[in-house]
Amino acid sequence: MVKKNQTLGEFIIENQSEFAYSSGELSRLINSIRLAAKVVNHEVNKAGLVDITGAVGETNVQGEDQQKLDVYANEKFIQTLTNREIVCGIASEENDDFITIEGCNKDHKNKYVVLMDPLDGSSNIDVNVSVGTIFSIYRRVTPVGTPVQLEDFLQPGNKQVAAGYIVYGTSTMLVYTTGHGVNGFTLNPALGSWYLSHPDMKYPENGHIYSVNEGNYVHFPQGVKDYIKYCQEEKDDRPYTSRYIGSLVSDFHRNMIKGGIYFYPTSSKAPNGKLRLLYECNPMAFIAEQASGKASDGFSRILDIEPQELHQRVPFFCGSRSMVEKAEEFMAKYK
Ligand code: AHM
Ligand code: MG
Repeated sequence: MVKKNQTLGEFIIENQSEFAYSSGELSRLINSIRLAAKVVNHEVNKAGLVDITGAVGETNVQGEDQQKLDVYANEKFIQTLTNREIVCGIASEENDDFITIEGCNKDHKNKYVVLMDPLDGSSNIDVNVSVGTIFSIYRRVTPVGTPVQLEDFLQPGNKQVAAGYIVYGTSTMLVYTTGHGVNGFTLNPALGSWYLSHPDMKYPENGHIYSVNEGNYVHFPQGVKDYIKYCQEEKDDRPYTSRYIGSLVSDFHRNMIKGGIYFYPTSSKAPNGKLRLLYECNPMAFIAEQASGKASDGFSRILDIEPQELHQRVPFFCGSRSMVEKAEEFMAKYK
């Protein structure tokens, strides 16, 4: 039962029973994410004030080392997740290899791995445009009490137990799913509490927005070019509106609320696309499907891809079901 104006804390407790595994552990994990999100949000909000956007290695006026905001966000999420005795390993866009949580030995029962993009769209920070955090949670597949292994991270998206994102926008929102629909919570910065503002989020049946970096048009495969022309054609309810922030979380969030498609296809310059399967596409695909949308690599379901490497890239088409299916129709002509 979804009640408006619930806090995230209340919501987690009321919905614990829906979680297939130990509900208390997942609740604590989500709790640590909401805490880290508040810390990062605080820093993101004052980015222009304290010049934290400077490069790593620079020193600020107080003589303190400056950190780039994405490095800061990475550290905060890792610190917060590490201290809860639930997570045994973390993989992040910011780290080449996965992190084994120290103390995850025979005395510890930590069962979960978290994969994340701590600050997605970070090229937007300097210009005061929305950025986000993306996270994906799995149960480990290797025995509890042993150090985490690569195979714990290389699980297909359909094995995710939870996924979500935080969008640091005009307001800050945390949106997540545990496989029972998608719920969005807005941060009240005065109180530091997250309120259920967007219960049971669903894509509208028909979308009219397409989001793609059209500057890459000449490098796109023919199927993508044809689909873009279809979006621009004056027919039926088209042309669609073009909206591209260049921040996956923000583009995704808008399209889920208003109806639309986001795509980052392959191109002659990026033969596998740009977005990372494990901590960008899989979590967004899980949320999209839970919101009655669809996520595809242009031909097949994102969540069924068997990952080969931690930082693997895949082409990504995600949004309103009918729009993704139409894009797939165009792609199939040139398969
Ligand atoms: P990042 O993780 O380095 O920020 O890259 C991912 C971002 C997405 O948020 C966004 O949709 C895309 O890259 C934008 O890329 P481009 O500038 O090539 O359009
Ligand atoms: Mg990213």
